[in-house]
Amino acid sequence: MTRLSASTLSQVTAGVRVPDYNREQITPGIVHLGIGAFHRAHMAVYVDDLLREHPDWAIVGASLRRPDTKEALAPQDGLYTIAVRDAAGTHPRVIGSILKVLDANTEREDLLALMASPQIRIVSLTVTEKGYCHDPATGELDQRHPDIVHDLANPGAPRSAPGMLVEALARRQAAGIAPFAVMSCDNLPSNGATVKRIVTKFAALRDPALGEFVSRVAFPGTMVDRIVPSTTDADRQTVAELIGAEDAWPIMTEPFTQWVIEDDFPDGRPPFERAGAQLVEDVEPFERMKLRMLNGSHSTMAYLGYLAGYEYISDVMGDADFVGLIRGLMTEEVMPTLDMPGVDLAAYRDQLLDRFRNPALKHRTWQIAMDGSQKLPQRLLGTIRDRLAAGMEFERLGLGVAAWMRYVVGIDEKGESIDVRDPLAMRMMAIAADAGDDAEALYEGLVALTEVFGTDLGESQKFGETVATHLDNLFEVGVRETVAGVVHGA
Ligand code: CS2
Repeated sequence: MTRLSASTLSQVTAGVRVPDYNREQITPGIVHLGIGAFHRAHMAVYVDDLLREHPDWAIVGASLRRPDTKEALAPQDGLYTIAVRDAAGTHPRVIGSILKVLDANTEREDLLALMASPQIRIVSLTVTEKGYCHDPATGELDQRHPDIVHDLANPGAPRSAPGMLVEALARRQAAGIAPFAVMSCDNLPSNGATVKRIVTKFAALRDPALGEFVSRVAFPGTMVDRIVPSTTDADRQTVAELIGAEDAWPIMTEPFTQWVIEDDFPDGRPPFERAGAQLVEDVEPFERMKLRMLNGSHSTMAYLGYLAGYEYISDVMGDADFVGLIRGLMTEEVMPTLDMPGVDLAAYRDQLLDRFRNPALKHRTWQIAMDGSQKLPQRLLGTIRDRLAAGMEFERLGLGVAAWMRYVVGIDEKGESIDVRDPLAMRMMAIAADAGDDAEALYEGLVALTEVFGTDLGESQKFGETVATHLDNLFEVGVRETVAGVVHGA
């Protein structure tokens, strides 16, 4: 079978949507750091919709960690398929908005030179929570992070995202070129303001004048949403059959997509709204809603679901007790903390439940369970803080936190080991080993991780009682009975 590429594009199965613009005439306006599956299912599709009318906004992607996306896409001239899946079928479309991918490890100079050139007006990022090298509880730059230590010592050869952004901005400052806008598309709280704080701090540590320059750069906040499971070999096979060509790295995703963007692009932007994005003045309420409702539910389902033996989110949604828990978590505990005039939160919740049910989307609980130490603060703990301050209960959110504590022990209910992926995995396993089978000691050990819980939650008696009681139950009676107890009030 032929491989998807510029020269074979015309042979793709008739009826499959392919780029409606001449790819030879598009030029880059955006550099995207972290060219993973999410970006290719989300922003790259919006840009693909616009390139016919706005050919100077194509994307050059960069991988900061692994070169696998570059290796897959280079022989395909950057072309790849997104396959939208639901119960009705799988609908492929070939995307052409990514001109090429640079590997930041081996092509760092090319990447920095491009980021410093005037044609690049936006640098966007999906580097995951841990890619910002910050303290998740405070949102401040982690100055002891090994990559930050390295980048401050070698500012011209950075390896972290903050280091890359600042070096490119420094080169622009030196050349008298206006800065690009920095647009984070990661699930961080107040992602624009948070990334601005981190990057400005890094710049100021390099040089106060550079810090001053960076403090005037635009960091528009965004709320991004599309569920994108990792691609499997079976998916590659499905896509090859549908498009009549081999694609080494197609993306499988759901029909739903949402993008809310703060309109702050001094050097210009493509008309994202024409591709369906919402441009707003303040994105924070949207971010908070999405992080607490969708991602808070996701993480809770991931830890409890994994421990209960459910491989996919759609399996979790086949269990009425789990659905009751998640519906209750959103309705009773999250929705009252949100202030969203003009948004029908109950309808938003029901739409989320439908999305979670999508049987064609094989979204692994294990995938979502990754990096919990970086995700918990914005997904569950912020809501809990609001409820604590208002004197309100948080049984279901507390169970979500307890499930994370149970999960990071690294042994499941059958005694089999769990592959816990988390920057704090080693420390958490040491805490678990010290605690042995004492749930209270495990709680005390984990809640002392201030980069996750801050100092306030460890001191809260209410938080301790709620979470430690659930944790104890998870060990004593197991996940299913604990969930049933919370849902049916046993
Ligand atoms: C998920 C998210 O993996 C995870 O942690 O909760 O990636 C989620 O699928 C997206 O935020 C949906 O927009």
